[in-house]
Amino acid sequence: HYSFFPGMPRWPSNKRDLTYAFLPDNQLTDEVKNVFATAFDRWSEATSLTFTRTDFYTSADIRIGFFTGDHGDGEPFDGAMGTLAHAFSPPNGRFHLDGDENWVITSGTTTSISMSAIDLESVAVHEIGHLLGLGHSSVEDAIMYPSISSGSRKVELANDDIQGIQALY
Ligand code: TQI
Ligand code: ZN
Ligand code: ZN
Repeated sequence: HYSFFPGMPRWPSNKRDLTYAFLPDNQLTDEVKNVFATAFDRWSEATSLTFTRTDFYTSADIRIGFFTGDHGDGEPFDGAMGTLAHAFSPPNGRFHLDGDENWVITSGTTTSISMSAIDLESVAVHEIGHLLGLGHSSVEDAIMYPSISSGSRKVELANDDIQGIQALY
């Protein structure tokens, strides 16, 4: 079953169009940016929320960047494997990914990938759940389940994720 963060924080009801931006220094390819756009779409399909990309990093609601090791927020990354990414509850908007992971981009029909690789879209969909206010789920098929078998791809919201996000928005 889905869960929320303590106190059930969520984006305010007068704010249904959230903006997101990529850390300019990362110079991400369009292919990478499109993975995040697809991940946001999965959540907007289940809610009245929309997500719009902006170039204004500091004022965006959701700020996405790849960082390695200690990057100044008190939650250092740990090199390959271990922690892959972290995101915070509303209305924080901080979404950091560990630049030391072997990130891969997979396409729609892929079901398994190299054991040492981490599927970017799978992690993005999970972290966006946190950014919107979902905690972890006890349902193994759910995007918000707190583990993913290595070398796998899981990008489609389960009924449990949909019920959770619809209880918030
Ligand atoms: N990062 C953890 C996560 O996002 C960070 C975390 C631990 C956390 N406990 C939390 C965040 C409680 C919010 C609330 O869950 S992670 C997975 C999964 C991670 C893990 O790097 O371990 C995914 C990131 F589910 F596969 F284990 C993405 Cl998909
Ligand atoms: Zn961080
Ligand atoms: Zn999580």
